[in-house]
Amino acid sequence: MTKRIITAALTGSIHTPSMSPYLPITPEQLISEAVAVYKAGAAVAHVHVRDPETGMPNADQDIYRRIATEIKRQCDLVLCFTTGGKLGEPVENRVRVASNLQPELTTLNAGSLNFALFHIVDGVKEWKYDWEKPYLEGTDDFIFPNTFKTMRQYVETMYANGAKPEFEIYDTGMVNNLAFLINSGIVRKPVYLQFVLGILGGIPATLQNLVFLLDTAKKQIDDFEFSVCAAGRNQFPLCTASLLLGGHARVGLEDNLYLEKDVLAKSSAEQVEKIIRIAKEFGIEPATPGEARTILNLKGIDKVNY
Ligand code: KMH
Ligand code: ZN
Repeated sequence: MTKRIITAALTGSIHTPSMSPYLPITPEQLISEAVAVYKAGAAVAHVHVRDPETGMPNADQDIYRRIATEIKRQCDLVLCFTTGGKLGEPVENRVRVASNLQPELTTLNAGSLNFALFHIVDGVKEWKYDWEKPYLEGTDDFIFPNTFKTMRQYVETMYANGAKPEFEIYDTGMVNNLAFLINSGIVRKPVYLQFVLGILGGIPATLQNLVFLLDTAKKQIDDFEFSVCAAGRNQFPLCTASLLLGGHARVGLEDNLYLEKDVLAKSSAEQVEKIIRIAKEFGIEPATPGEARTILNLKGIDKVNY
C-alpha cells in the first residue's frame, strides 16, 4: 500500500481574521485544530502562532510551547514549526523555536523573495482589526529575507537541536540555493522539500511549473522526499498532482481558506479529509505520524523539548 504524508498548515501568517471566521487564532483553537487534523488522517501539522486577542501573527515562544505541549498530550502528531513567523519578524526571533522546543521538524525557507499579499486586500469587505489592512498592503514593499548567511545559521541551529529542516521552495532559484548548501557540506542529504506554488513573488501554481521544479530538484539534488502546497484554488489540483508524481501533500487554511469554489472550509480537517478521499481513489493511503517519522527519518516525539 502506498503511504504518503498529509500535512495540515493550520493558520499561517498570510490570511487574516477578517478573511474567514474559521481561521484558528487562539492557542485553544490551534490545539483543537491540530487534534482534528490528526483524527482526519494528517501525520504532520505545520504550526504558526498568533496574538490570541488580535489574531496578529507572532513568534511568541510561550504560545508555541503551550500549543506543542497540549497537542503532544493528546496525540503523536508530528509538529513542523515555522521559522517564517509574521511578515517582517526579526530574523533572530524566527529560528528561536528550534532551540527552545527542539521539535522534529522546522521550516527553512531556501531563499529570499517578495512575499506579496497586497493584491488580496480588495477581497475583504469589512475589517475586524486595524492591523490587518496595513499588514497586507505593506507587502508591496516587503522582502521575506533568507540570505545564505541566515540559512546557514538556521540549518546549524536546527541540526544542533535535532530538528530536521523542511526546505520551503518557492522558485527554481531556491533549488539551486539548496544544492549549493548541500555541495558546500552545510546541509546533509536526504533532504525534505516543500514546494510552495502560487505565492505572488514566487513561481506560479501550474502543473508545468511543478514538474519543472521537480525535474530541477532531481537534477541538482537527487536524494529527497518532496511535498507540495499551493495557494488558494490551486491547492487541491497541485496536491493531487504531487501524489501522482510520488510526493506528499500539504493542505490547510494557511494556504487556502476554501474547501471548494465559494465554500469556506470550516477547518483544515475538512481539507485533510478531501485530499485523503482523492488519494484513496488512486490507492494511496495517508501515512500515520509514526510512518511519517520513518519516511523522513525524524528523531521521534520522545526527543523533543516540550
Ligand atoms: N511567514 C511567511 C512569510 C514558513 O512557514 O516557514 C512564510 C511562511 C513560511 O509561512
Ligand atoms: Zn508557514
